[in-house]
Order: sequence, then C-alpha cells, then structure tokens
Amino acid sequence: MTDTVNVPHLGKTPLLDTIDTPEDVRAVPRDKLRQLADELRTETIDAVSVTGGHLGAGLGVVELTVAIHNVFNTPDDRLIWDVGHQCYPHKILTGRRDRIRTLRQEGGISGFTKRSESEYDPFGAAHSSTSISSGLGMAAARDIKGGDNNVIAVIGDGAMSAGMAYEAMNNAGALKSNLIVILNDNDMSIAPPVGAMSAYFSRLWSGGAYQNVRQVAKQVTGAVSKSLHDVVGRAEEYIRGMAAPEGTLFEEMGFHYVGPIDGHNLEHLIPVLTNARDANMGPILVHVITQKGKGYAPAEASSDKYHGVSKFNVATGEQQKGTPKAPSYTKVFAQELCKHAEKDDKIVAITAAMPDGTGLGDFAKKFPDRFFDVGIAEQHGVTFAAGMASEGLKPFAAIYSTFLQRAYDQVVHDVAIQKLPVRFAIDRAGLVGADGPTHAGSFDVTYLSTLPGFVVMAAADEVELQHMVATASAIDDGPSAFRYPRGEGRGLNMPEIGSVLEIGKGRLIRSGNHAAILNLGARLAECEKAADDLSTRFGMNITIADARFAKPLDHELIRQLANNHEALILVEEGAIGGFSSHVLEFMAADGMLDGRTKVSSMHLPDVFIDQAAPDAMYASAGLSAEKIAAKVLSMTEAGEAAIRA
Ligand SMILES: Cc1ncc(C[n+]2csc(CCOP(=O)(O)OP(=O)(O)O)c2C)c(N)n1
Repeated sequence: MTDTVNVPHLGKTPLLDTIDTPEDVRAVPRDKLRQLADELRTETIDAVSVTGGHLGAGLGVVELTVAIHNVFNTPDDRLIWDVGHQCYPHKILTGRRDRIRTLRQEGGISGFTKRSESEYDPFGAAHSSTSISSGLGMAAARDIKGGDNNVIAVIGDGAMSAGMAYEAMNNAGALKSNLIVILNDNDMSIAPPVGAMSAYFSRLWSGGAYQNVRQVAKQVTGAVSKSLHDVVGRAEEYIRGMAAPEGTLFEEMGFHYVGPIDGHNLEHLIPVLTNARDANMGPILVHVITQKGKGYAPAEASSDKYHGVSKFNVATGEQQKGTPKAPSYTKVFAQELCKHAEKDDKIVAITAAMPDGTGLGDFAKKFPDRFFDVGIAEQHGVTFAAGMASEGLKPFAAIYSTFLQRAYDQVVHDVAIQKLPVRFAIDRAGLVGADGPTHAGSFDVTYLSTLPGFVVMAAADEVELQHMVATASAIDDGPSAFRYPRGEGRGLNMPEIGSVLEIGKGRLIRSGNHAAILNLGARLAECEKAADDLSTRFGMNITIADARFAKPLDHELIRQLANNHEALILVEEGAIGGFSSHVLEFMAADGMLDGRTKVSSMHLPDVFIDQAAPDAMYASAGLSAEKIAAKVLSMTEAGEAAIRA
C-alpha cells in the first residue's frame, strides 16, 4: 500500500463500483484499500459538486471511514459520527451511494447521520459533541444486555470544545466500559479552532511528529510482537511505559491514549484500529491527525477548507453563488452592531464558534478586545455573557436559534432570573432549508416568551432588524432577544442607523376592513403578498399589522384588530406555544374570544419538517402567501362569497 492520496479522474471508480455495503469493504484486500479511498474521495467531491453541502470535513475522513468499516463489524459495531457533517463518505460505503446526489435536497438523504435512514447510522446528529455520550450509553446498554459489540465515536477537535464531551469522558472513565473514541484532529472547526484545548491537542503531536505504528500499537495492547511483550510482562505496564511522557489529560480521565497517528495513512490506521478493537481494556482514545479538505486542491487552499460549499465546478473549485439582491440579515445585524459599538465601548460580542456564520468577523477585526469566540460552547457562552452583563458591559450573544436551545438553563437561571441585560441576537430563525429539522430555528419564540421579564422581538425585514439592534442596545434593565431569518433581506432602503423602538408596541402596515392579519417576524412579506392577491382577485381590503414584539404584547393593537374586524389571523414562523399562543391567552383573559371575532393562528405545524428549499418548507408548513390568502377567504363572509361567485 502507498499512502499517497491520488484523486483519479472523475467517473473512474472501478473498485468503489463493487462496494454496496461495508461487508464488501471488509473483503477488499489490504493492498487495494488505498485505491478504494482514492475512489471514495473522487465520488465524494463529485457528489457534493452537484448538491452543495459539507465537503472539507468529509474529505478529511476518507481514509478513516475506509479503515473503520474495514476493521469493525458495522452495523453490529456501532459507529457514531459527531455532528455528522463528515459522514458523506460513510453514506457512500453504507448502501446510499445511489442516493448520494440527493444529499440535502427535498426528498433526498440527509446531510447528517439519521437513524431512520440507515442501520449504519445508529445515532442521529447535526449539533455537535454528542457522540461520546451517546456512544457511552450504547456501551453501557451492551454491557447490561451481555453483548460484545464495539462502539466507536468519531469526534473532531472543534467538537471537543464543548463541555458535553468532557462530561461524557468523565463518566466513561468511571464506568470503564469498552468504548473507542477517535479524536479527529484537523486543527480546524468551522473557523480556526479556539481555546486552550485546541492548543493542547497541537502540543500532543507537536509539529507533526507522529508516533510510528509500532509504538502506537504497543500503546494499545503491548502486543506488537510476542518477544517485545514478554520483555515487559504485563500489557498494562507496557501501556503506561509507552504513553506520552507526562500522561495525557485523557489518561487522567481514565482513557488509554493512543497516538497521534497520521489519519490519511491506512498502514497506520488499520493496525491501530485493529488493536483498539481487540484490546478489551475500557475506554480508549485514538488521536488521529487529518487535514480538512484533504486531496482536493481548492479545498486545501481555502481558508475554511471548504467547510460548507454551494454547488461547484470540480475542475476549478469555483462555487456557484447567486448575486444577492439585498444584504443578508446576518450582515445587516453585524454592520448595525459595529455602528453601535463605535459609539458605545461597553458593547461586546460573543459567538460560539460561528464568527462568520453570525457575521461577527468584521466586529472581531474592528474591536478585537471586545470580541469573544468561546468555541462550540453555547452554554458557557451564555453564562459568560451574563457575567459580563453583571459587570455593566453590554453583551450581544449572537447564536443561531437552533444552537441556543442547548443553553436554555443558562438563559433561564443565569440571565433571566437575575434580570441581566444580555442581548441575544438569534440568527437562522425559522426554517433554514437544506440542513433540515436539526437546524430549524422553530422554538426560540416559544422558549423565550415564557420567561418573565424577557423582551422578545422578531424582525419582519432588514430595517426592523436595524431598529431591534438599537432597541436591544438600549434595554439595560433585563434580557432581550431579537430573531431574524437566514438569507437575504427584502431590499428596502435602510437608514444610516436603526432607531430605538417603543417596547411592546407593534405597527400598522396597512388598513382594511375585511380581515386583519397580525404577523410576527419575516412572514410579513408573504402576508402582504396574500393581501395584494386578495385585493386584485376579489377587491378585498386586509389590515396587516406587524407585532414586532412577542413579549411584551401590544394589548391595545390586539384589541383594536379584534374589535374592528370579522376575522383575525395570527401569523408567525415559529412552533406552537409561541406568539399566537400568547395572543390567544390574552384574548381569552380579556374576554375577546366571545365569538364576535373569528380568530385563527398560523404557526409551524407540530412536526419536524424535512429538508427542502426554504420556500417549499414554508409551503408545506402552510405559511405561504397562498395559504394565508386561503385562510382569509375561509374565515370571512366576503371571502366565502368570492369563492361561491
Ligand atoms: C452545538 C453546535 N454548535 C455549533 C455547530 C456548528 N458547527 C457545525 S460543524 C462545526 C465545527 C466542527 O469542528 P470539528 O468538530 O473540528 O469538525 P471538522 O468540521 O473540523 O471536521 C460547527 C461549529 C453545531 N453543529 N452544533
């Protein structure tokens, strides 16, 4: 076997063409595994070039994927990929090659691991740092059931910045169940990794000096050869002797540490994984060094190693990116925050490993001392922000709606109960498209509006977002949050800087007499489209109001809309239990649900919605202009007459 990565010409995958399942990978002769890895890399690149998606992480684990399926008896041996964004090569080898070009598309396979998709995905993921916990749970279940299968968790160095990984290792060290954790160390997260642990991993392999395979094999079993083994006597002693001199952190936590080894070299990977498989000595951590984007020059050369890409030209690496018609919400938020930060040196910004995703890269450049990337550590990030707020700073914690879920107790216990003015900038609110249900920002209005004292805002467009940044900056007696969707704004003229809004006051967008729509958030454009359509087709006039605030509610506005219209329709791009539920509670308490006004709410349905283009997801959620118009028609006499005519 040679360990030189060689990407063959597209379409030439003769060996891969013979592989349907990992059973076939185990039948490939050792000296052909390199070829299989090369072909798998080619197929991964080609597939992602037509679908877009996560590329760099998958390319970095091609050899690891081949080696794991070669050595372990998957699916009986449980293989868990942390985050799951690197699992495309795994999907190709596990019976899903025929659907690999449907990745992340409507009706296609997921861009992450998913239990319902394959028996080779024993645990679903997409949020990071869950693999060691779930793997340990499986190992404990195996022990109770008297099984003897292996459990392997593959976790990146970025994902190792989350507390959950350490909580799991702490527990694993005590349980002493057989568990193999493979630390896939590519010295990258989405952005360059941050924190002391990242520096520690680098020190462990200090500049690329890999252990040779003989040393590493001995680290696991001490059984590299009988004669060597005999010299030392007992394997346990041998391991201690061969481990990193001062003992690694992992060893202190009860793991046997093995490595570091070259994760692109199958000659190293296969014997080491074989030894780990056969060791039967409690938790083992295999430290593997890989390169994100390995084997594809444009990925290797790019600063983000092609973490996430749109469709691209394989020959040039050029990605197909449409020309934006309006600035993205992310950019509007980030620029607005910079403007306020220039005037107010108390403003600080926090991200949990998403400096570019949240747009805070520019803030980091302009105000390096006031910018904090805490790593993939949302829980810590929130309490860290609370600590800063308690000292009089103005922290903006910019976290995607879906990832803030992880820090809910910190939001409640550290922020809300103490009335600390942490400002939550909640990006990717609502349905997000190709990343699917794990990444949908469905729940934030629900889980925040239930907290006493929180101000919860939702931007209906980019100008509103500007105002909400200004408003949050001005709120200094308690927590606040403003949410905004993924993607581009509406292309509105934007003021130089946003203005502070009156807390708990909505705005009237247009007045009519047939029905009223009270909207929260970025479905406003669809509400307007629906009203335009009803006006053109049936001459109906619809009142539209934008609530701006899910908390506190604008009671006066709600009364006015309910009392002056035959029907009131509430629209929001969030889960049940959010804005509409609060409005309905208020209306009930205020005696407005007495039958005089018909009221209906349109929110996300009570299901997890599968990946598709965002518009298609909203249509399936019943939140398109068409569905809003249909609702108005069904609730009004004018509408019913129009339908009958
Ligand atoms: C809880 C959570 N926060 C943020 C993310 C976004 N995210 C996806 S992959 C990733 C980086 C993971 O880095 P690493 O584990 O080193 O894997 P690599 O991509 O380098 O292979 C991040 C931050 C996430 N998936 N989950």
